[in-house]
Amino acid sequence: MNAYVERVIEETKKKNADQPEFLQTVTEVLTSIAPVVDAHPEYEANALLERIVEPERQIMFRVAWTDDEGKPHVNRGYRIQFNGALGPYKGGLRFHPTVNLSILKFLGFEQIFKNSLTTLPIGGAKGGSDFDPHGKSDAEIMRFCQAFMTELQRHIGPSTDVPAGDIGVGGREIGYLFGQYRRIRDSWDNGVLTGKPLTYGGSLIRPEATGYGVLYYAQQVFAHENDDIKGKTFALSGYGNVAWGAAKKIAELGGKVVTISGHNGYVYDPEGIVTEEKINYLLEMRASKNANIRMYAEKFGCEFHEGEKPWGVKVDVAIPCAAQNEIGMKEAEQLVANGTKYYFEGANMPATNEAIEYLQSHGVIVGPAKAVNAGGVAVSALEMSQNSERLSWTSEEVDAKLYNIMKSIHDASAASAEEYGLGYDLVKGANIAGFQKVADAMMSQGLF
Ligand code: 2IT
Repeated sequence: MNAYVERVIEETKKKNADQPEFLQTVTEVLTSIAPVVDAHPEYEANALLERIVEPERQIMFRVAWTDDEGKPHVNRGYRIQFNGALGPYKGGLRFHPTVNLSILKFLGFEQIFKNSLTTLPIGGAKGGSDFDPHGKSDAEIMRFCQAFMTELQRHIGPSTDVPAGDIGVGGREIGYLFGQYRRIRDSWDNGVLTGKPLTYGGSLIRPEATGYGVLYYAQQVFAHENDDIKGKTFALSGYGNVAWGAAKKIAELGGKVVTISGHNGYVYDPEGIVTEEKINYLLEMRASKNANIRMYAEKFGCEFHEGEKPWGVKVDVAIPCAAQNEIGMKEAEQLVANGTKYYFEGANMPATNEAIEYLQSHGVIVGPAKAVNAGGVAVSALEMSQNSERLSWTSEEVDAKLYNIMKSIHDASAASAEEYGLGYDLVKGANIAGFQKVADAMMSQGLF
């Protein structure tokens, strides 16, 4: 491998020894762009890789709030402004007890290249808190969001940094966050957050965008393979925003989702999550205070597999839509043994690097997260455009743009892989295409 790439990976490991998830993505991305670095000796001369693995700015802050009994709690808040070469920092906020610096740096690093792939002018960022929304009342969520924004507001703005949702942050939380931002800043800057409700500048199709985008990307892969989504079976994990949007589009395209999952197990529904009632129930579960995937199995009378993941179920297509690293070697081996031919990442970094290599070397077509799930942030950027011009577009208009963006992400990834003699490797292709644009922008903006 390229000696410069190897050196920067080693240095990054030394500097961030306590950040395994961040090191996982840095290793994966830098390894796959080695051929580009080979072709551009000026990158090393300008310390480009050393700069790209170091966030431009990382903010950590105290969030103090009171629960319904008046008891105070303290959480840690974060915003990682990773790379602003292509546009204002852009990326979601995650509220989940597992949030720490390593998780947010991995998400922020991935976001740089994902956002680059969308073709839209957005830099890479991520933020959030180790706050656990599970079991909290609506009033507690509101007070937490207000406390979080009281500090965050000084670091963001429509042309500076534009947060959105991620795990644990949906339309309700964005509303409370925006309310506090507006109260403090006293100006109508609704482009400061995306994923807003429709009444004050949210975009049609933004809730569906990540899941729809997964399928628009998958359609390009199926076309490449002279195959069709119609009649295929799908295993999904998760039951949140991404799984919901994907299930909706899969049903529309004539496929059948047979699994969804939560932290405590998975549901197997051989009839398929194909009716409106079932798909809407995912939204209902998510909105309930003590959401639990078992509710689905009880309501629709199907199997609940406690403590298990869905990857042992025989399907044509696997789409993880939950959190990071749920697929290791064991799960990759199960997918291959079951003859699963397609694997698309709805979640961010749902598999280990070894699992991805295993899937690819056993003939599974892998669509990587930063390409496959880019539809969410892409429509966020379209929401920013609408907010800037103070207009809103029809759902047909947004949906058509989303489709074209997903097609261009697939095509650019395939073209980059082809250019470097890598065949139809959509993983390396996405890394190369995403990286190349950021690298060009950073080189032309001088050393900083
Ligand atoms: O992982 C992601 O791309 C997101 N959570 C969406 C970010 C955004 O700014 O819409």
